[in-house]
This record gives sequence, structure tokens and C-alpha cells, in this order.
Amino acid sequence: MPTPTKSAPFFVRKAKRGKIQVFRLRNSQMIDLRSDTVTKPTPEMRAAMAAAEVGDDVYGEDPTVNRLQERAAEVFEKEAALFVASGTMGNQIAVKVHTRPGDEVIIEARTHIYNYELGMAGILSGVTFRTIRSEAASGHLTWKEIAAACRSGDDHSAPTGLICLENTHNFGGGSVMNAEQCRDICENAAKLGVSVHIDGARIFNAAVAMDTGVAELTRYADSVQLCLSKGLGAPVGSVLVGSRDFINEAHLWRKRLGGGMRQAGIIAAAGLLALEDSPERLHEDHAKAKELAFGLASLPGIAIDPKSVMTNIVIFDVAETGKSPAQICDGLKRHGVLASGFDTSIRMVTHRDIGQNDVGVAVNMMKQVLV
Ligand code: TLP
Repeated sequence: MPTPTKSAPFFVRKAKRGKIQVFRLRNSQMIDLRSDTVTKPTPEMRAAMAAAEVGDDVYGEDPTVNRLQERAAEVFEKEAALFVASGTMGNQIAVKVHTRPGDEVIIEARTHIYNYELGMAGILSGVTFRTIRSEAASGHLTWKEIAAACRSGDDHSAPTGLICLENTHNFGGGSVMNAEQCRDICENAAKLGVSVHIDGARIFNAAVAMDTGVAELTRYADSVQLCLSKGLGAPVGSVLVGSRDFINEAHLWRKRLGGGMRQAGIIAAAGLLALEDSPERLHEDHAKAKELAFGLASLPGIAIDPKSVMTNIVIFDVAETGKSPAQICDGLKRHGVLASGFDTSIRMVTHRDIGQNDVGVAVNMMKQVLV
């Protein structure tokens, strides 16, 4: 096989007279398993965006944004909803509205709000985090674990102002918190007067995996942030849902943060399709992730229990391969496959732009990179 130039992704084709040709891959030809955030809007979404009815959303006059918010509130069976620019914005507004400066927020140690939102909760809300490393590999906390960390606040300690959950748990391998566990946490927290926010960036994946509705999984939580721009495939945006009072306050914080997006109906139109139509195809992404996990588990040095893969995220340990995650990801990239490495692990995420054959190709490329 010809050697590719330095770091250029390539593929090889046998031309007519048996001549070998090496092609560089364009980014769009890569098998991109880095995240489901890389999904491109569908032709239907692009058409809906082009035709969207719009108005000035800061005046509350964008009919498409209003429709998206009404539909999200209905689907989650909450009083109200707010369209925001991103998952991070939705989560941070929720932390701000639920807490007072000096409060402590209880959160699992591998969560997005704690690890990947650039310390914004300290900057905007003046809160500190009390992190708990969940005993379960799934990353989901139990009420018992949370209760041991709750504090009412006194001369020596900050009070617990909020509990944040994440469903699915991204770095818990896309694991799902079931409705019962969530209800237990929310009901007990309510007894202490503490609110619960769910980072539901992939809550539809959780619902599909449990064969239930998102309202079932989030009924007792005070607020939920759901991403339209991940597996649901919209180009931009998240929605925050909760009580009318919570959303009224969130609305002010969105504006303060520069999130008043004027004719945002252009992007909300794609978001509406994502909300209505995309959940029904998420089981395909889950099946691809399962197949990927089984394929990877058969390779030497890769540690993963494929049976634990419930949704579209596959995280596996590569310590025993003798190669670092960075070396493996570089090797994969040269073979046209993108993945992300962290600690001693690699994460691969399936989504609508991953074709059925891509899974087999990715496993094969991994085999080649490991030798
Ligand atoms: N997650 C991204 C990266 O930032 C890690 C990804 O590729 O998975 N909550 C959760 C659970 C998330 O996974 C993410 C994005 C967010 C919030 C933030 O969403 P955005 O990117 O819209 O701000």
C-alpha cells in the first residue's frame, strides 16, 4: 500500500489498468466520530430555514422561535421554554437563576457543567462546586451519594443551592439515568428546598434508549437544558424548560449575556424539525454505537464492555494497546477516521452522518493503527 504524505488523510483506489492511486480525503469525506455536534443540517432543515417566518425575538415577535418554545414546553410538560444559543448558555443561565452567590452546587465529577464550561459558574453565578465521583461507572449519582454532600449552610460552610444531573452522562459513556432514580433525587432535594437542574444535552437519546418520553425522565426536575444541535441534527441552539417564573428570569439573563438573537426564527426553524422529527431516528445511532463497541472490543488491548453501551457514545480504554490515545487518534486520522482522546481513553460518537458501512471501516482502521 502506498504511504500517505505526512498527516494527510487518504484513501487508495485501484484505477483501470491496475494502477494504484492515492487520494487525499476532504474533511467531508472523513468518518467523523469526534462528536454528534458535527452533524450537518438536513436538506429539509435547510429548506425550513430558508422559508422561516421571522420577527424580532427580543420583542418576543419571532413566530418560529415562539412555536419552538411552545412545542418544547409541551413535549417536556413544563410551563415554559426559552430558546438559547447553546447548551453551555442554557446550563449557565439555569445555574444563575437557581442559585445565589456563595452557594455550593452538587455535581458529578465527570460532568460537562463542571469540566467543560470554562469555570463560568464561578464567574457568572459566584458559586462553588462540590463534586462527587459517582461510584457507578455510569456516572449517575444516587440520592445517598448526594445527601451525604448536602449542607444547609452555617458559620463554617456554604449552603447547597443546586443539584445538577446529566442525562445521558456524556463521559459516563452516554449512560442513562432512569426515571425512578431521577425522581428519587428530585423529591428528596425538594424536601430540603434545593432545586435540581438536568443537563439534558442528549435527553432524547436517553428517552429512546429507555423507550419512554423525555417528560417521564425529567418530570420532577426544576429545569432541563436540551440540545438541538447534537444528535437531533440542528445547526445551532438549545432550549431551556421549566416553570414560568424560572423562564421569565432566564429570559433576562439570556439578554444580559447577549443572547437576544433578533430574527432567530431562521435557526429555530431547523430546531423545530430537530425536536419533532429527529428523535424517532436516534435508535439508528444507538445501533451503530453498539456495533462499533462490539467491533472494538474484539481488538487486542481495547477495554470496553459493549453491553454497557446504551446510546450513541462509545468510550474505551486503550492503556493496554501500548499506544497513547493521541497516537491512536493521529493514526486513525491518517486513515480517514476522526475520534477524540482523553486520559487513557478514546471517545467515538455515532450520529446521522455516519453511514452504516462507516462503522465497519472505522473498526478496520483501528485494527490497522494498532499493529
Ligand atoms: N459537549 C461536547 C463537548 O463540549 C465535550 C461534545 O462533543 O460532547 N452538556 C453536555 C452533556 C455536552 O455534551 C455538551 C457539549 C454541552 C452541554 C454543551 O453544549 P454546547 O456545545 O451547545 O454549548
